[in-house]
Amino acid sequence: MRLYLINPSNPLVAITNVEESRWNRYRVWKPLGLMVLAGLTPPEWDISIMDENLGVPYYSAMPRPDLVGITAFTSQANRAYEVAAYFRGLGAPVVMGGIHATMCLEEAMERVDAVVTGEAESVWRQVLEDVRHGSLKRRYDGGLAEISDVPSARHDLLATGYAFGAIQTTRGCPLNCTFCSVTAFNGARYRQRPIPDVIRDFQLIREKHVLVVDDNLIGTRPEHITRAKDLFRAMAQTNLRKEWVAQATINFADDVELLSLAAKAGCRGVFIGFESLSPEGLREIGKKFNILKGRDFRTSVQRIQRHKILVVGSFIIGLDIDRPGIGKRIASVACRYGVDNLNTLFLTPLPGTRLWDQMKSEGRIALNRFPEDWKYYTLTFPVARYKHLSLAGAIHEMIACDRGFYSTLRILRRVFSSLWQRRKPLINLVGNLSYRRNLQLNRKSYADFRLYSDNRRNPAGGS
Ligand code: B12
Ligand code: SF4
Repeated sequence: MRLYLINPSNPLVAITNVEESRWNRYRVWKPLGLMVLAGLTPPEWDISIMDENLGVPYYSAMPRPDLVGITAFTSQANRAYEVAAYFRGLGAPVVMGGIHATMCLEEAMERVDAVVTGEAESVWRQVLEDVRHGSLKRRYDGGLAEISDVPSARHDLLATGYAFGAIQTTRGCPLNCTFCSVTAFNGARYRQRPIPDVIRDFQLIREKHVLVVDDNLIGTRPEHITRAKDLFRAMAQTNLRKEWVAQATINFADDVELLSLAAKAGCRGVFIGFESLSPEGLREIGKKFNILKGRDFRTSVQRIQRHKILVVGSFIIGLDIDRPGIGKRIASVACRYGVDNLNTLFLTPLPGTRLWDQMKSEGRIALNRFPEDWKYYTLTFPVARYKHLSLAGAIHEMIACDRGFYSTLRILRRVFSSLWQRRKPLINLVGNLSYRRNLQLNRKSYADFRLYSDNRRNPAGGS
């Protein structure tokens, strides 16, 4: 039995445009969900994982599969449906799963043969059995998996073409920020994989560099932190020889022992969501957690960097409290915090989130012809109506933010400061240049987006 597992491309996401900037090679990440699905698949299935972000395969030259499984983030949905239509045209059944199909179940069901909602561990074998017996159902609901049932991913099936391997050590997030899909999809109960499972998975990864995909690597409660420390100790003891990057909340900086263990275990970079400059903004998006304990973010960032861990700070533009000038302010505050890279995104109502419900009820979802418009739900385009920023204003703020943070002078300052602190200045320089190069690519995308958006808002083409 032949199984194709496909990660659809998203041509609008700059990170996939490797030809346009070769640094982007370091930003094409493995579709771990498909590798986990392969790990759940019995040996009688011959599995090929195809990641269109590495180049679209010549499907017509390939043998007809017995089953096609497609994953998709929201921004990939359109391409997912195109791929589904092609294989259904050949008579091969198509199953779709992952975050978008779960959040937009009806839309997906109209375009594929079956949809798996939620995490797939408890239902995937049943799907395969049903395909074998020609009795595929329209819907399977996996809900939340038992964390010890998560198998090792099939790292052998996607062994080349990427700079980083991928692994997951926890699922879920206790915080439930209004704009984030994670709690809606993976639940608020923070589930940590058994440490031996994580170590075994790490040992199967061939790449030296690894992305730990957890949304919140360390968690928030004392028992989460204790388990994180145990994991880092076990990783250091096993001498994995891996260098990894991860996402964490700012409390990562609160515990020096945790930082030291993470560094010993191979942590080299951390992505932290600061989101807003003000307590009102954080309250608005449900991330009060950041302001608890009255942390000084500059001190927090420095404490992390002292362990030779790079910090990428993330902020959002488009909150109700954001007014003209927000872009420049974010750039200078991020410089003051001392983050190594800045990643600023537009507030985006993703389906299934609390923000989606709120903006929909207020009629503020500007790009709302679906599925076509999903391609702009990359968080890099202003798809909603913001309280104090027009469409052009929001784009202007984003450009001002990026220009401010990635000015030549500020890049040089950051590189010299990392040289001074003996914190890998070359990586710092490469990271900064890679972001800066993408800003140039983004300008062109913004122009295309404005045209598209104007036509949408004003379909007759009149004034
Ligand atoms: C790693 C990651 C990335 C990587 C991508 C790696 C990749 N190629 O998959 C990078 C950094 C590139 C990235 C980029 C983006 N990401 Co991202 N990302 C994640 C993250 C943190 C982990 C994904 C992961 O590997 N999970 C682990 C695997 C095991 O879980 P899984 O994929 O969900 O798979 C399970 C089930 O869903 C199911 N399943 C999945 N696919 C299928 C298919 C079939 C057939 C079946 C049966 C089952 C099934 O089975 C699996 C096992 O249970 C998630 C958060 C999350 N918790 O998922 C956000 C997340 C998916 N990303 C998100 C977003 C918004 C983006 C961006 C748009 C934002 C941006 N500008 O950076 C871009 C868009 C990229 C694109 N191509 O369009 C949102 C998506 C929301 C949505 N509705 O689409 C998430 C949920 C985060 C959030 N805060 O809301 N991301
Ligand atoms: S802390 Fe991060 S992962 Fe958790 S709900 Fe907020 S944005 Fe999502």
